[in-house]
Amino acid sequence: MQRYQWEGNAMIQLKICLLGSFAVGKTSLVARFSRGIFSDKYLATLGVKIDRKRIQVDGTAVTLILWDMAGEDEFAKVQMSYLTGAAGYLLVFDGTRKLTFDQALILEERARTTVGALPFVVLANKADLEDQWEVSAGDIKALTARKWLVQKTSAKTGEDVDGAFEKLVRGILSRRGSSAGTQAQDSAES
Ligand SMILES: Nc1nc2c(ncn2[C@@H]2O[C@H](COP(=O)(O)OP(=O)(O)OP(=O)(O)O)[C@@H](O)[C@H]2O)c(=O)[nH]1
Ligand SMILES: [Mg+2]
Repeated sequence: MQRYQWEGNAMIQLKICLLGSFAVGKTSLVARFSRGIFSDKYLATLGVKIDRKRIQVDGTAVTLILWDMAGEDEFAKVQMSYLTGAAGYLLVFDGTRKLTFDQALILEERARTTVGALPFVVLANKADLEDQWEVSAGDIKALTARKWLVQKTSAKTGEDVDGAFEKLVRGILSRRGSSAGTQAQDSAES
């Protein structure tokens, strides 16, 4: 079948950004997803760090260019200009800090006004610490009521991390329609 011709030579390249407050686990999610590792140490990301990961989603080879952006804190705002050219993004909050949930709502709005409506999936991260969560089931329901896709994840245990990235890619590809596999690359493979 045609789709297998792409193996080892992914034709579809998607820029995916990770957006969220500081220390919610963006870098840890990328490390888990792309390298299968986790560290308890916290090293704040400065600016942006770009990783690349090739995956198969429903038989389609896709190269993801992962833009792990610095989180927002009281000193630094998230640089929305990094979203330029993105196919979609993961909006991450830390279930143990309600403030990061509230900030996720603000970031989504800012993203939409900066680059328009992009496909995104909300990641409710640190699911392994659920007994310490400040974010309630009702809070999450309020997101799904908006028809937002929400996925609980744990970068620490790996729970649903691959599934969350795949959910976003599926959303992006389905939005592009059945011709997605034959479309031009989003950007040249370097
Ligand atoms: N228990 C637990 N800890 C996590 C999880 N994900 C990340 N952490 C920890 O949370 C801290 C922050 O993780 P990072 O991945 O650096 O967070 P970040 O969102 O990239 O932070 P910035 O780069 O500052 O925006 C680190 O100490 C991680 O080990 C998780 O799913 N469970
Ligand atoms: Mg980081």
